[in-house]
Amino acid sequence: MRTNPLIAGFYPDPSVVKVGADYYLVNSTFEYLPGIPVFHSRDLVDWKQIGHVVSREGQLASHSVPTLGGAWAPTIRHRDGVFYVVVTDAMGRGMLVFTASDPAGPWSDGIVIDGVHGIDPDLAWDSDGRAYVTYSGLDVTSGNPPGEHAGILQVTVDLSTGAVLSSPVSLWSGTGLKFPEAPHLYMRGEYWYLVIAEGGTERGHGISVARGLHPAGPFESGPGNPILSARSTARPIQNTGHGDLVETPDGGWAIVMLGMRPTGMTQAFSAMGRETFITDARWTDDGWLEADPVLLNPRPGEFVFSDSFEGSSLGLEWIGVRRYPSSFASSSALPGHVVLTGDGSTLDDLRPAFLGYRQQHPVASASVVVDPGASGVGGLAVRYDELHHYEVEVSGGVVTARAAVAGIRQEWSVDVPSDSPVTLGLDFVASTGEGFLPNLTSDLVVLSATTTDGSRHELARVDGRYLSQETAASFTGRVIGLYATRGEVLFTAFRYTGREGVAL
Ligand code: 6LW
Repeated sequence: MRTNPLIAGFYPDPSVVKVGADYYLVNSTFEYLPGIPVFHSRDLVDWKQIGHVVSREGQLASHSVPTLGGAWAPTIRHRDGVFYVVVTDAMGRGMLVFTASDPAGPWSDGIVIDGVHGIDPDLAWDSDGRAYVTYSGLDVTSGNPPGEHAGILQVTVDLSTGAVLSSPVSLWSGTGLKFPEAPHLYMRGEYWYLVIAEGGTERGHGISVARGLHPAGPFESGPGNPILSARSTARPIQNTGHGDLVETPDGGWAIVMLGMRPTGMTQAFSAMGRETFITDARWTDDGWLEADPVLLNPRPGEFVFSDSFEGSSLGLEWIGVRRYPSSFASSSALPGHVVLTGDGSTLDDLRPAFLGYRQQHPVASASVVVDPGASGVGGLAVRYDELHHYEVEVSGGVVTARAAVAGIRQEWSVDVPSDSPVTLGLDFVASTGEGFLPNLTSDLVVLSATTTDGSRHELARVDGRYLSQETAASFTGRVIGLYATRGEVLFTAFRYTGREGVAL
């Protein structure tokens, strides 16, 4: 059975390419920077991040995009020694092509595909080397509110200039479910296969397939559509869709896709947002694609990520919100520490000084030690977006826990010695039902502070459902992080532990 989740946590809209014996996978990152992580694997099971497509100013307009905007749904492909990523910088630069000779980077500045308004671009070449960009006709250009979906469209493009060489043609747009999107084109035998998502990225999500003799169609709908969907089931992995097909190391086929793990009796709340999953696929005797249901099969045991900030630069795991971590965080200033410099922005703002690490497990803990050697204000937070965050913060001799949800906030405080380190903690635990409707939430978030004499102050237990995909309704997932609002804050010994499986 395949390991699922394949890549846990906020890693939506996966796209994968096989180059020889190597696999490369990319995801959406929206307003977070660096953007579009690139993962490598040789077995399609274990993945290691090797870089980011977006690693410097100017590649995306992410410093100014609204929440929901930024890097949407990249496709990664390879041809003649060049790696390509096509993506929409939603409400930013528009549809872009990035190239690199090494998928670890550096990637190019990105060329705009001129005048094409759409999301989820795919890239495929015919035998004459003509490049087809197939996309979903939803205009998310800066300043335009998204309008009606215009279905699956296609243009031919000069990839060296971004010039569009043909008018958009309408391809097959699914079986009639909402939001036909995430198209990918593949040639196999005499046919071109068009695999799309339909039903919307929520519980109705699914994958459908059509085929034709030419990359521009006409396409004939497959007999078993949707070939994959968890809609109207109680499977632990829901929202499955937005898939990319890939050949497995043993010559079989698999689809890598996004899905969610909603918890609770009613499967209502998904703390980690949209994650990456995989399932086996196969070709039938009459040349149609079939896929297995997506089953939960987590990696066993406890996962640990710890960072004692000994290196001169931060690891690839760390991300910022609309800013690069290097603009406010330094791990070289003081050995064994990361120093965050606040600029007056708080977690309510669009560009906080927040050094983020994705929550990847439904049962998880995060902690960090704040040294008393600097006088700034900051702490440990979990955020979904600027309207949904819980944090525990040190300011002099006072620790404050805060829950901010949609403009409503509550705070709890405790005094601690101001001249010794404080360990701040966030624990994501199963709800016991105590004080809450039993089993209806996602989890409880416990905010704590522990002083050097070992006294642990539990400041608050907050309902986790308000930091979930369904409540926050932004496209990301929970991100845990260190932050500073004012002055310098010295952090050491960040530790994240998690267990797969369901919280309730
Ligand atoms: C993605 C699209 C989608 O581009 O959400 O609803 C967008 N579906 O496929 C962002 O992930």
